[in-house]
Amino acid sequence: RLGTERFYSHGEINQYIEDLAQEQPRRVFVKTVGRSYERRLMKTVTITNGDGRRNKNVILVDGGFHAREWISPATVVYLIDELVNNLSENADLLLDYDWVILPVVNPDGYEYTQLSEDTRMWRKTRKPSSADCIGTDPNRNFDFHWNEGGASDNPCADTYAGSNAFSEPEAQVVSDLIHSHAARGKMYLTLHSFGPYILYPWGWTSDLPDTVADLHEVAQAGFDAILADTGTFYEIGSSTNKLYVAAGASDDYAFNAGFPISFTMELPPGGTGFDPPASAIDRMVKETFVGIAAMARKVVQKY
Ligand code: 0X9
Ligand code: ZN
Repeated sequence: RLGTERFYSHGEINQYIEDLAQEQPRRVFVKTVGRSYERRLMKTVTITNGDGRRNKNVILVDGGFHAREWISPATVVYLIDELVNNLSENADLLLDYDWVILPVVNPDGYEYTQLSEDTRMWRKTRKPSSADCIGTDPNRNFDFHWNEGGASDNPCADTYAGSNAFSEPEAQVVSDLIHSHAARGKMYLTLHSFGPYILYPWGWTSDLPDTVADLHEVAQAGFDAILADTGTFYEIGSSTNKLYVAAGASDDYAFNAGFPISFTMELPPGGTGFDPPASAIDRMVKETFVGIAAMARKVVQKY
């Protein structure tokens, strides 16, 4: 296990999943699915129960969209740890499902925030987007109602939508993952901070999907489990109604592509908001895992 005493670099996280695949070659598979603008390798880890059965349903999880939200990759690492190393407790979550996990969607930004105090609050990617400004908001860069609201045309803004949909290689990688798993994909979960919120579509309109009752039921399972475990009170609802309009995000994209359940989980705040101290990692990731497991359990029962 990587441990929860500190935050890890993108390279350490990649090495960790490679090590897991080496140790458990029948259960854990690592695949390079693309490269970031600065050419960092983007790798997914697929976790199975090792029974060799193909074409199971899929739960797709990602973290690290926004560079400064370090608790997100930390939570993904703990999730991977639990699924791989605690199979007895989580056997039901892997019986008919495989988990496909991309720990850090925006590795260039993530590494940039680890350079210094001055860069700690960076949000976007790191590709130059104009003569004097760098970066696009990867969570405004998806080709579904792209740039229709809650996104900026200004390359210097923190919510810059990009020159066009999928201008960022990192967003294209997530899109490819979504499409390659859409046929069997039952839940898409993208981890952000800070909330705490469990958000479901839509985030581009205040209208609710026809299947809002299903979305709410699964979110409620996560809410109930976390409240019972630690007393943390999440808010549940549609992105637009609970938070704000923000079009071109990955959750709406995955839902539209066929995932019946799609959530943005905004993890609780810490420090000044986006920067909980390392001493908070352990309790935060364990709490979040309880919620994710409860939502997955509900999905496994429903679909
Ligand atoms: O604005 C975002 O991208 C997310 N919040 S954050 O503070 N982590 O940046 C919320 C995205 C919610 N989903 C949609 N609006 N579709
Ligand atoms: Zn975010």
